[in-house]
Amino acid sequence: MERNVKILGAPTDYGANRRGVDMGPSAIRYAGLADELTSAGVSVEDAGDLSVPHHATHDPDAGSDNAKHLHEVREVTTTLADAVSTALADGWTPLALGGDHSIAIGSMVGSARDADIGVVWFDAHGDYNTPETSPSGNVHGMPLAAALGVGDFEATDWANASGLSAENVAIVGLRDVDKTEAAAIRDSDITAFTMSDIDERGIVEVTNDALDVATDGTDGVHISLDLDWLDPREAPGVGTPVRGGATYREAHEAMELVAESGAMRSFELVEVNPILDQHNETAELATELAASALGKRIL
Ligand code: B3U
Ligand code: MN
Ligand code: MN
Repeated sequence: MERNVKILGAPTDYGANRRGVDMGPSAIRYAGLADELTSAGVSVEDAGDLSVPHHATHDPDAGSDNAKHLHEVREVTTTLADAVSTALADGWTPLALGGDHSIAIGSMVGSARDADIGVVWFDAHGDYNTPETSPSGNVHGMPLAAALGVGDFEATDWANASGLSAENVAIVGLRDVDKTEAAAIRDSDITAFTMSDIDERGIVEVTNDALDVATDGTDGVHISLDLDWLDPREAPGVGTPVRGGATYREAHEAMELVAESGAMRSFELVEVNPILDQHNETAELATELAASALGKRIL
């Protein structure tokens, strides 16, 4: 399938507990994203970075302990949602570069504006906390709950991806989930695959099941790739590494299955933190995985 990809940088760390992830878009571009995608046969336009409120002009204690910097998260995600939906309307596949995973609220809201979407969420974490359940108050642990309008987010219209329902959401690679968050995922209609599912059934079956969930009755799928889905040996440059993640080969295979499905509507690469990285290798891996997800072929 012919793809035109619009790169949208979202250099923000307001949803995260560590500084540095706001430099993710620069690191991923420096690692050669545009060239990598071009050589994969994709036509690329880089729209540059969205404007993000500057830390120095904001009170670090603003927001609440339950959901830190929620005003700034709202500002960034609203801007991103508009950019994503405009790109889609103009025939592009939007590729958002985080930034922390709170940007996914904007990607999903924008992608769902004119369509019913499903979501496949590759992540070590559930990202299904709400301000009531979050142990950290970091919004990057909440975007799925936000987009689905769960708990405190029920009345939060800017975060609500109205064309998305939990039946069409699949999480792949879970291995670090908070207690109340785990109970909430179990009680929801989300389909969740842990690392142990991948160990037992293999990445091919699990990814195909996840894609089936996300494509069932929808117009397209948002693919959200948190680099901490991978094992920290492959992807050390992330804010919250968790041992026991996907291998290099599993990650590429999963992304190739995404490409084969032809179902991708929108895409994001999040949580790359160049300050914690070794020689930008996590950003480089992100560019490679993006190429696989967008149809790079060996032969
Ligand atoms: N579940 C924890 C940790 C976490 C979630 N997402 C990331 N970390 N990156 C929380 O803070 O909600
Ligand atoms: Mn995440
Ligand atoms: Mn994560």
